[in-house]
Amino acid sequence: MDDHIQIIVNSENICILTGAGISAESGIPTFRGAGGMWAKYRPEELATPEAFAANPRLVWEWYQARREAVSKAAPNPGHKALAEWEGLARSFVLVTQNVDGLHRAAGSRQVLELHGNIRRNRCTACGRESTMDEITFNGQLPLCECGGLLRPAVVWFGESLPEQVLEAAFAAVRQCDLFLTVGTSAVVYPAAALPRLALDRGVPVIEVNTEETPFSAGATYSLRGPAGEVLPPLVAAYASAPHRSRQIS
Ligand code: BV8
Ligand code: ZN
Repeated sequence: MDDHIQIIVNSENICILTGAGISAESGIPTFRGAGGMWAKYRPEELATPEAFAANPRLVWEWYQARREAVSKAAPNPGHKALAEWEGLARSFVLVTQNVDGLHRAAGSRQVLELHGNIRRNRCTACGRESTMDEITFNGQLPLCECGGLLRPAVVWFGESLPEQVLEAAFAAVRQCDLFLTVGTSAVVYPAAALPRLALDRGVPVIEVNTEETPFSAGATYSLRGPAGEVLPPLVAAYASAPHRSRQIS
């Protein structure tokens, strides 16, 4: 049995960080890859409070276009493998940078959305949250009942991540005995600190990515390939390990 499979099979407390790459096979463009959505724009132009203050319509048009893509997207075998794995391990915490909601759609329950969720809006005046289905964006800026301007309920660059969610993510890294980083270029902080903290703790870190990343050289193992193909066999090996019975969670 390959070394990395042996390590995976013997793990009990698993923490996973996912990024845009795990949703690529669901048809959602990544940020930085070839053809990624940043190719046309730069993060600073759109995913920042300054960009929204300067040109809310442009930012809303970009998010509406992304919401279209997200609404048409379905979870792929990579999302489904992680949802299955959750029920097999003693503890399994899925931390995602993605805002597309596909992990929950695939059946994952313990999901920490570090950067929020594109399917939700938040009022810039009263803070009330609503879903994207509650508004129709016909070019008019969407307003809350209180009259305040709505924004997508995501974390922009320069904005702090939700405190409790980030705390829970760091707590999960501190108690895991295996960490996987899947489909992320590992350049956006503080999310990118999570796999590095796992390594500092001496926990094996396995990267799953179609390309080399700035993190690859430091990973315990870097598995090259699409998440939808690499993850299912890893979960199958985990499920079939003799000492593994389905965890009653
Ligand atoms: C903050 C939501 C505190 C919006 C996003 C150090 C400490 C703290 C902050 C910083 C720091 N250094 C710099 C900063 C600032 C900044 C930052 O990290 N900048 C980077 C660019 C250098 N961080 C912040 O601003 C964060 N805030 O720290 O608050 C604070 C407060 C005030 C003042 C100062 C600090 C907020 C960051 C959150 C930004 N919001 N998204 C939206 O989505 O619209 S980030 C955005 O990038 C997405 O969430 C995305 O998930 C994330 C990371 O990108 P990836 O997911 O990795 O996607 P990418 O395209 O890059 O890579 C995809 C990978 O998949 C590739 O490697 C590709 O090879 C691979 N792949 C492709 N196909 C597949 C695949 N892999 C497997 N299978 C496939 N099929
Ligand atoms: Zn309001």
